[in-house]
Amino acid sequence: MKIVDARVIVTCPGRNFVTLKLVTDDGLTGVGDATLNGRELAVASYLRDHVVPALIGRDASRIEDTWNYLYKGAYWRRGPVTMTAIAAVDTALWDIKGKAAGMPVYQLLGGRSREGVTVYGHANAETVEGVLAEVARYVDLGYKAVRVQAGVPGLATTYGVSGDKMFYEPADAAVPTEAVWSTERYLAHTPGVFAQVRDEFGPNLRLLHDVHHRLTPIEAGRLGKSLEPYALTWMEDPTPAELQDSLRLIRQHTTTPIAIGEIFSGIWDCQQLITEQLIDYIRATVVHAGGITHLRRIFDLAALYQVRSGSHGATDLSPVCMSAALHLDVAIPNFGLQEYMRHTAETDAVFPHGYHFADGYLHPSEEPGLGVDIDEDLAAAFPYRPAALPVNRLEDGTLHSW
Ligand code: CS2
Ligand code: MG
Repeated sequence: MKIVDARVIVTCPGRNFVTLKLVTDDGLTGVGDATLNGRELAVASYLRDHVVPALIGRDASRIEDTWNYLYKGAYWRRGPVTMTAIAAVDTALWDIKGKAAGMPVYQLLGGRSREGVTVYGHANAETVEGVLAEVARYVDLGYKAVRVQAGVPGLATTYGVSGDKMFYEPADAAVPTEAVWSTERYLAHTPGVFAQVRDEFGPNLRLLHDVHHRLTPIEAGRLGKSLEPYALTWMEDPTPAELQDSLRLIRQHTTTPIAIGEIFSGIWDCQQLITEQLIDYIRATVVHAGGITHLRRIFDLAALYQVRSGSHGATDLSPVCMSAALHLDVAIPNFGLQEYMRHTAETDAVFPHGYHFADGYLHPSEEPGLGVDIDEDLAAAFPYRPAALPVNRLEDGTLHSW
């Protein structure tokens, strides 16, 4: 089964997506998400100029060999662009493998370990009153877990709070927009938000919060301790994790569970976090952490240390990535939660897929392969649009994590 064609499709149905489509000599096709928010064209070029020429003629059934061919063969290993490109090839090959076997990919990963994939949605608003209304809306939609993000008094904008309540797209301008951030205001305000949410919704609704890399370890320890009375399922990205030792400091001060990993591109970014049990959920994804093959390795390592999955699932991860994620989510023994930010109708039209939401769960497609495709004619109607993620500056102008 030889690869005879490989197309890199860039489209922008409301936001930019990069998709790799492989075609074999017996007519099977496979798709892989290659979207890296704000750096899409870097991955598109990596694939078109450096990967696709080496793929034509290769045996599509050799997933593991192709993964190592692209990882070791690049010489320059790791990093988000390289690992997103490898992820796209890997995901497309698993799609083809499932179609060739006549089975949904989760069957090739060991079959079901659960009936459905528990997901969480994003309740966000400027005011606490608005947040309470949004949490109620997600509960009414059937969600069993809800992420809560609130505006901070005195700050014009903050991560995770948007005017559009269902479709949050932070990459809002060709050149990064600049927001003002105040850690002091945030730390003073956030515990009160969760006190009111927990008071309104009781002890059983699973609540999460995304700190989005903006605190130092000791500030994160303070936040985690202040949130303990509200029993969060997780505090996400509490501090930048390039220095994995940082998480020891947070662990010394709080029992609030920690989730990290959406910006990780491989097992080496989280090996210490997992083996020292410095985190409780690993948020690495199919699209950014080397595809199904590598993400399965990360989850298997995590299972040895009682760390569960909690994969990223924002709108900048396409329905191709979500489809692939669900096949892993439903099969692995240490599944935790799956993020599920819904895509717009335009995006869903470009990426017809078989997964569906019901009663707080996402259910993967039962079709052979991943159960997703890209409508290339429709995709062509949405040309690429330059879009960059914002940056934060402190009130004194110092550049800060967004
Ligand atoms: C966020 C993302 O969903 C999340 O947990 O961290 O919205 C993130 O900001 C975007 O994916 C960045 O492109
Ligand atoms: Mg996040």
